[in-house]
Amino acid sequence: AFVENLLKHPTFLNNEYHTKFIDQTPELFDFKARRDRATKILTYVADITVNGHPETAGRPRPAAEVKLPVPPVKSLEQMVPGTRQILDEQGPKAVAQWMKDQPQLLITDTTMRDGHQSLLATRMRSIDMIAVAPTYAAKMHQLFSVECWGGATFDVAYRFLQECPWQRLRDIREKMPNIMTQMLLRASNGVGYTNYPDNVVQSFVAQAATSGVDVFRVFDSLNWVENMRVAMDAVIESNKVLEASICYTGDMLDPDRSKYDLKYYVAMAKELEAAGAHVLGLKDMAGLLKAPAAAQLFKALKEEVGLPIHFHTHDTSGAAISTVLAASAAGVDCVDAAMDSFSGNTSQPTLGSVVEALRRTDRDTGLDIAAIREISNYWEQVRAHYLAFESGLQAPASEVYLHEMPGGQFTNLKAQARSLGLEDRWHAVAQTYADVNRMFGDIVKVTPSSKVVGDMALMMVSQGLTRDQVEDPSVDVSFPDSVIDMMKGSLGQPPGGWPEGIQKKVLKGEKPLTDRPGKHLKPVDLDKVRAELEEKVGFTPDDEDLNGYLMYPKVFTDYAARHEIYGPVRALPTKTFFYGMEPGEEISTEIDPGKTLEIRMQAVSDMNEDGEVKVFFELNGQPRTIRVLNRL
Ligand code: BTN
Ligand code: 3PY
Ligand code: ZN
Repeated sequence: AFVENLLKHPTFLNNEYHTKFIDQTPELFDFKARRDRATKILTYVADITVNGHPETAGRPRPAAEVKLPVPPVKSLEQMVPGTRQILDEQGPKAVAQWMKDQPQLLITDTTMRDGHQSLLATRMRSIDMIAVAPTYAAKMHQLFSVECWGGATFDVAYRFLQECPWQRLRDIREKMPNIMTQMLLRASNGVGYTNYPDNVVQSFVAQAATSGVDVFRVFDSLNWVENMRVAMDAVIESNKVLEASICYTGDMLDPDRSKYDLKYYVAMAKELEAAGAHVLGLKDMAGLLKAPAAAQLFKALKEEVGLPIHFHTHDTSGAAISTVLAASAAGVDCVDAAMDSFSGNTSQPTLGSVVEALRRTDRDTGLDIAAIREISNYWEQVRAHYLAFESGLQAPASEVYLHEMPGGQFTNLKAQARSLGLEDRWHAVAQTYADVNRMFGDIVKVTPSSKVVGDMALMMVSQGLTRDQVEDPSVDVSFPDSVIDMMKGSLGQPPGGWPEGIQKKVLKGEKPLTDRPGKHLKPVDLDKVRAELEEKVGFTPDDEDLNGYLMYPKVFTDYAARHEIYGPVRALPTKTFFYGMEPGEEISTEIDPGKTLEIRMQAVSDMNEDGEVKVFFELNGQPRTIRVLNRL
């Protein structure tokens, strides 16, 4: 059968087994096994128990005493209606009107998306989110929304967590039926790193709406409204809430950086309003907006634009709460915050502290601080399981005003720098990131433009190149592909266009695009792609699979190949998923509603001369033995 073939394949035996192998070895699929899902899950647990999980190898390990996190509410008995009911019964315009009519400051909880994206490299698993969703429904029904989808969570789910992002969305939606779900959408970049054909973006938005997204925060990584229209129109078409967003960058009060001044933001807000936005988002992805500027900015936006305003920021500087309070005083309608134990530093400001700060004022949020503490305690238990993914960032820092890195990129870039041996050059990387930004004409830096700036900065630091040298036409520089692509216009146009000198040097005479990249991308033949996908994976893909594949072809087929071997590992407790089991340990895992496997691991044998190990289990009381190759 498939797995036997896999286990005996020479590449596998050579310790070179990785996902590429499955990918490049189609003959494995000729023997497709119809093994039951319990056996697949046991195979996974046995493999991780013997070989460890590649993602946690060499990383700090959670304390032995970390316990299965227990949510305060197990299942929802009665439900107080919330924002979801307003949307379902009255539509997105009524939601917008309701936001403006409310005196309290509305709150979006970002823990399930930006919180763990910014603190734990996006590694939080669905099971830990779904377990607490009924508690949100029961105790946090005053929330505007729960951000739980999009951004980097989409590909990380398939790529690193071996689970389906769509199923996460459906499950959260089902278990939290009274609060709107919210996603982050990179406009024409979808949830990827490059522009997709228009019909791919449209198909993705329609599927996200069907699978359970209520609020779409749409932004463009260069603040180019022209490049946001396809995604925005698709959201309007789906009858969900369109939160069209301005990315905040630079320093609005700095006269030397007049490119992004108050006039610029007001003009963009008006463009988004004219384009049909229901809500205006102000996305401060790096946490650069300071309180005095926020007071001016939100006052002007409230005066000049008729839309309710939703403010998103990061606490990288440690000063985010001051900005939130200034925004609140200036009349902002809604702000993002993360549950206390997932807040601060590169994540969002602290939800409980925002609630407390506004208590007994005219903007009192009405949220229950005891419920917030309970939920935060749950998240604290969850977080302990992900110690391997903590960044080690010790303190907030005003250095963010120098480099302007988005909260979601900061720890990632630091890890990349470490892997290039530049760990002790971090402050040089930060300075160079700032230099690259100026060299590129002072641009918005947010996924994917932030990644391009990061790639360039790492290249310069590792090769010891300065900005002057890079700009000098007589110095030969080999630019990263992402830089060449961006200068070609593949991500769109920044305000004022690209600086001519550097663009010329990067493109070596090639002519760049100056209009919308999507205009040049042929529509994808969805039926043809569906057939091609079916051919590759050997099962009939559903619409969610198809849309996953359209965003990330290889990531999706790798996921599908592993799914064939390991089954629904999403149901395993997080500790088991990353660390396997100890002899004598028992877990239960619900692979379908009502279908629970009781797994007890008895013992692990010594290795035989073929390098194989036997792992002895009891599955629902019946003995089962799984053989795995010791690959260590
Ligand atoms: C990946 O890193 O490729 C995704 C995580 C799942 C990988 C599984 S874990 C057991 C087996 N051993 C590996 O090295 N990869 C797979
Ligand atoms: C993302 O696009 O993933 C972001 O979080 C941008 O801030
Ligand atoms: Zn963010």
